[in-house]
Amino acid sequence: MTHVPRLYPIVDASFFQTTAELITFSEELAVGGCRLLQYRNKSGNARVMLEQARELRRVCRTGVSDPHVRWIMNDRADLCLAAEFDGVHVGQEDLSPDSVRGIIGPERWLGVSTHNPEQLRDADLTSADYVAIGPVFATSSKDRPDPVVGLDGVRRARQLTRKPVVAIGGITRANAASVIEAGADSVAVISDLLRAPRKSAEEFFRILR
Ligand code: TZP
Ligand code: MG
Repeated sequence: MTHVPRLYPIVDASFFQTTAELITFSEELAVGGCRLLQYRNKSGNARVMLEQARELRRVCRTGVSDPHVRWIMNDRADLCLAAEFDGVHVGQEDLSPDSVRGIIGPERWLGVSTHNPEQLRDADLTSADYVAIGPVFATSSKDRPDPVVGLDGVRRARQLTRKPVVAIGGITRANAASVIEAGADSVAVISDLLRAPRKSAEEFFRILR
């Protein structure tokens, strides 16, 4: 069974001015102990995405104490393969989970975003390695977010699947423990890592031990 680390940072390209900044940020997360990272770029520029992803793959191939950082590509199975990433994360409007599985093969990880119990039940029946539920809390990192599901949404998700549950949306060091207590295996985070990635990641791991 897939072991998803407690903290799952999402490196969202829209928060960085340059590729160099995006790379430094990701390296800091790896130094802070992160072993599962997602690259998210909603710009629609596939050429830039592939360049950035290849660079991320190259610099964060080996961690300090752990030989491997697992990189997940948001939305795009083709770019996952092209950048030699370790998995794909899809939402409700991307290729279906089982179509992506057919592209990436049995070994790479596949994650699916869900926003309500019906979507979660559907995702549970797919070959996804983990399911995400959210937004748990209000978020400003996503355009047109679905309605907030709250900690009750996390509890419900926990009851509906035996796959690892990743909670996402508005999760910070201040509320992450409550999300894990509600039954999530992992928290996916964008904004609460931006200011001081290494220190924040270390604090998340301390809080969620
Ligand atoms: N999907 C649901 S909420 C969200 C995504 C990509 C954004 C999470 O970002 P933050 O800053 O941790 O709320
Ligand atoms: Mg998507």
